[in-house]
Amino acid sequence: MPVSPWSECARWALDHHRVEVRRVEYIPLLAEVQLRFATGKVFARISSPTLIDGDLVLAESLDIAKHAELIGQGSTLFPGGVNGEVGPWNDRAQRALSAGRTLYFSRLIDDPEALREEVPGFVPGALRELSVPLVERTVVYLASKYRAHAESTAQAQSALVDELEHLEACLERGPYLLGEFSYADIAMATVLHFVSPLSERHQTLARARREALRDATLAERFTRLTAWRDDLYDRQRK
Ligand SMILES: N[C@@H](CCC(=O)N[C@@H](CS)C(=O)NCC(=O)O)C(=O)O
Repeated sequence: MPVSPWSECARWALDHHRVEVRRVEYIPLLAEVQLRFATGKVFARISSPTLIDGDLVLAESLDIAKHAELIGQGSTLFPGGVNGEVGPWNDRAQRALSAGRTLYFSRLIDDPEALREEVPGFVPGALRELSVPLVERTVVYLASKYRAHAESTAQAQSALVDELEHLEACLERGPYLLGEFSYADIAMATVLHFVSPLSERHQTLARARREALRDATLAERFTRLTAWRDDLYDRQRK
């Protein structure tokens, strides 16, 4: 999913290790059967990103990054080994991403223009407006799949703020969370996607979607973090 932070984590690790992959865009609900077919997961939960390498099917961005570490080239993203210090940072990133998604969905569902922009590009002009209610349904479906409805926006905001404050405190020690560039930085940097999306230079986004991704209050409060993320992209995201 081009704009999903989970997909970006996996893509960044694969690119860092120069692992060549064939990318297939996943469109929630519409491409579900295709992904189930490709992975052989008839009833099991599926999500994006998913990496298929021969018989191996990896459905967690962290596992995809670990696999890239194993088969790719370049410097390690897991200092201290794949089961070392990155794990707790990934857990923090998952908690923050999930809270960020809850807040994003709550903005998106009230934003007809952003919903309109979510209609897949292949839908022809005449059908685009008619497809908006389907996009709205998809957002409600995803909110329920990822239990965004079980978490109030106040709870999500507080969980996200906790993680952002913790990140800010840890970055006092230097620009890399583990002392050198690692998957911990990648995972935490992508959380900021739900605070203030990347600049046009790094990511093309339609106007309303860009606005919906931005959390005005948090973006204003955590400018040092978004500046850290932007620097990290300039230095490390080739
Ligand atoms: N634990 C997974 C979570 C990935 C995830 O939450 N993906 C969402 C991104 S919104 C997704 O696939 N949504 C579409 C769907 O479930 O159909 C990871 O770390 O990669």
